Amino acid sequence: MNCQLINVRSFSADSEGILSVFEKGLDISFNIKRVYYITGADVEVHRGFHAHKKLKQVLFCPYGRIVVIVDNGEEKKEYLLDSPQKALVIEPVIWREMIWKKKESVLVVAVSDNYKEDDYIRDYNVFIKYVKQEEKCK
Ligand code: T46
Repeated sequence: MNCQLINVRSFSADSEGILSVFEKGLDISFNIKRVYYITGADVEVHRGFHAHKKLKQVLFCPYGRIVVIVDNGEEKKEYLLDSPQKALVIEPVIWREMIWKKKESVLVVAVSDNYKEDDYIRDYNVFIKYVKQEEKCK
């Protein structure tokens, strides 16, 4: 599975808080071109239901609890983002679903490219065909 949960490097000074950082070359392999975040989703809201053809992403939840289910067309895995020190790297061609588990949870996503709707695969059957096609080309 081309997904990896990383421990985000953090610096703390007692009650002054925790500074967390990830950086190209040290923690992730790609340049970040765009950042977006989702706030105000109700508990048990499900979002996602798509894959990206080329986009690389790091997902993290600085506040709250969000489950991310990833699927490479052959197996599924579930990750819990419940700490600012956890980040999930998702490589291309992974179907994902995010489920909000706590009120006011925030999902932040840092990604490798600008927004391109034609990079999305939003139909699961098309995704499975795309995975099979990619395997043939290997
Ligand atoms: C992803 C997961 C984790 C834009 O116009 N520009 C943007 O940069 C983005 C990210 C979205 N949009 C528009 C497209 C839709 O009309 O915002 C609307 C909601 O996007 P979407 O339904 O794709 O949202 P999610 O939560 O299902 O998916 C988002 C990202 O789109 C996606 O890249 O991997 O978060």
